[in-house]
Amino acid sequence: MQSRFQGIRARATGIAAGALTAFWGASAFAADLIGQPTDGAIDMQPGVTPLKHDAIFFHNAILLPIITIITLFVLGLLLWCVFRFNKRRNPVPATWSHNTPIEILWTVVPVMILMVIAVFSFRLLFEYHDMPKPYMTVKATGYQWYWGYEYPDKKIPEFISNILPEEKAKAKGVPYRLAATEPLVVPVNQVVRVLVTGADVIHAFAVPSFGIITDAVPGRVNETWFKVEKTGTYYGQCRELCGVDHAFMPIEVRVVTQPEFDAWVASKAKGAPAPTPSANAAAANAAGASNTPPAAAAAQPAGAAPAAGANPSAPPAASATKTAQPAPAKP
Ligand SMILES: [Cu+2]
Repeated sequence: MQSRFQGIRARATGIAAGALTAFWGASAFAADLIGQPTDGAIDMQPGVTPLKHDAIFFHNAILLPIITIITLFVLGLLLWCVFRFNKRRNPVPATWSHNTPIEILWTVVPVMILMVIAVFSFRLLFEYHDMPKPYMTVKATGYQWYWGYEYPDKKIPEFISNILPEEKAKAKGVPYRLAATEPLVVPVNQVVRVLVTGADVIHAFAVPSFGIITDAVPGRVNETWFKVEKTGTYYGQCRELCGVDHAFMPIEVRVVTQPEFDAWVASKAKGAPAPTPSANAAAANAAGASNTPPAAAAAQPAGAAPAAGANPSAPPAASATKTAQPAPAKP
């Protein structure tokens, strides 16, 4: 009986070890795309900010081992009870109840596990909260269903960032539903403070590779920050169900070198069309979208969708809903 149980235990351990190896192998060796999801991949997107690195550490080095150990331990206990104390092997059950040492143990040990998690969890929370001195502030406003970006420090009024239509995204070789007509452009290795708010309903500003997600609530300004370590294009999406086109208001962040950023700011301030700030950033002007002049942006009623034609690839139901709404002038 004892040897049989050990055989089962050995097999269970083997299966668990195999599954874990497959899990880690797949995530370690798959060529993960940077700044966007990878088809067939598991685990989180690779991080490009200190916050995301620490969030990944918290998940992989603290939470995952604890969860794995607890799960295997409970599974072992269950199997032990099933095989050792079933009716056939244990026809006369014991009649005692209560075991004070064990009851103390199964109260104290979980408390200690939670305290270990809390130490690392609070450290991470404080890190999110303790923003270093920011280089600049960007205001991101969620609308139904697009984003508006404003750079108050740089005197750049709000411009509108719509989803890049499917055929244009395909033509440019950029991911549809992630690419935008106008990216949020920021300099590399600088602390960027993001003020997040909503104009109509609650949205959420989320960029997975930065490790940030912040609710965009009407009448309220939330704050988050990031400091990106390398140039490139990073994608995010609205992360709060905000209506029929929730899936069609992507966030595209273009991280460029400081000279490229300065040139972009200069061009924006003059009201000229945005130049492509970086060589790998072909999508910037792809949509042929021009900047929304401040007046037009201001005139656009909050809560109204952009012109119905702005989202030709939206599902028919979405288009039908849109046509029923007032279509403000599209710049
Ligand atoms: Cu949304």
